[in-house]
Amino acid sequence: MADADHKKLATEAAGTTKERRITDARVVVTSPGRNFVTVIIETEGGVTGIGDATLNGRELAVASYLVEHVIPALIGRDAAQIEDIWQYLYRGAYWRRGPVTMSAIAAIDVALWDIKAKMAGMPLYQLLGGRSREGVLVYGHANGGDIEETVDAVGRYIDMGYKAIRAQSGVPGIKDAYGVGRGTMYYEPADNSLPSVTGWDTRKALNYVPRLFDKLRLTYGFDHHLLHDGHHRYTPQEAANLGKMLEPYQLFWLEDATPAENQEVFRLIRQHTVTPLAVGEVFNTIWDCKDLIEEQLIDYIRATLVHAGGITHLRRIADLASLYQIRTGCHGATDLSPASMGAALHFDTWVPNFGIQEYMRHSDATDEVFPHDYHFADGYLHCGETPGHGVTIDEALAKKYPYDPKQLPVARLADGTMWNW
Ligand code: EZ4
Ligand code: CO
Repeated sequence: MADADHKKLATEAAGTTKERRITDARVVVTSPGRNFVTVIIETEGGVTGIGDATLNGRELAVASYLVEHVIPALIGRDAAQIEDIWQYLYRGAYWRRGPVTMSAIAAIDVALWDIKAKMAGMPLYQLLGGRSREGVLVYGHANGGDIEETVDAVGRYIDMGYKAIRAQSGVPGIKDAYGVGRGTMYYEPADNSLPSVTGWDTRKALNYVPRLFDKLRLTYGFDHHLLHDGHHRYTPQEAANLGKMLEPYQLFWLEDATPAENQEVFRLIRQHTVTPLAVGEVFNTIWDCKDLIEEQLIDYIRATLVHAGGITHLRRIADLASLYQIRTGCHGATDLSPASMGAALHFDTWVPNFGIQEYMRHSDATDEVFPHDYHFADGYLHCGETPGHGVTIDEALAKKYPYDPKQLPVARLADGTMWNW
């Protein structure tokens, strides 16, 4: 067979190039309970894909980046050329990396993978390499105003079937400590059009957090995985101290124990504690994780599809991590839309070095705007078998929920000094 014939056959098998031409891409900003930015890409053949571009508290920056700088360059391209489009958007920007750019790239990337999987007639995990596990282990967020309330909240998660639970408690003397919700099931920190001011006091937290886990293990035993988020509040030395104090309680991980702009600081924590360490929800490229992974300073990498360049980039991070027995633990708070969660579950179903997936339930209004085929059962999330990533958007319904400016809080110490929220 002549080369030209081979080419023709290959093209027909994957849909003709004309059918794959990107004819339209648009951004939907909607607020069904909280704000989400969604990219919708359409092809000449009528196949549509969606991707999440939500960056909590900075939504319109990403929306504008997409509308002004990315979408005009997409129209007319071949939707099947995911890698080339990724490289075009990353290298082509000249100003590389950063959460705004990488969230915009991620949304395009996930929408294109959605399209490719739909065209192939396969659920996305099949394109990535197929199923590696039956379900995706998730952890839920239990929290309360004090130890007693948090212990009760963990009990409710156990009753719902969760095998892994993150526990955060209010701390006496700290104003609006991180992680404490207003209701029993939902926690949303972006609560005001200008950042709310919360407090922080490391001495008080170091005195309280180990007592929380002591009570949790006394009450429920050691069968469940327990997690805790330090949310960047501790210095490396304080984090090492906290890790040591938590050792008797056998945590699944201690997350974001200290800020990681300087990756080397994790060395000090690592030298002093065997409490497993997780970091990376604010990372946006493989360069943010490189030293942490290569020097085996962490156990779980929390980079997530939406903020770290989509499937094309996150699988590179996961592959690098796999060389060092570091596993994934993707961020999955409510500020990641169901489109992110759906795509993440396909990624998690495939990725060989999977660890755990964060899962905060969305409100009913959010679930209605983003119909999806994943479901929770017995502590695991399961992606569906619909071709693509299995999440769509009801654009008419989305219009009923206009953008609602909200930002994340800030944190200050007792004397007024700005701290890390
Ligand atoms: O504060 O996603 O582990 N989860 C977290 C989240 C983050 C929010 C910020 O938008 O730390 O709750
Ligand atoms: Co976190």
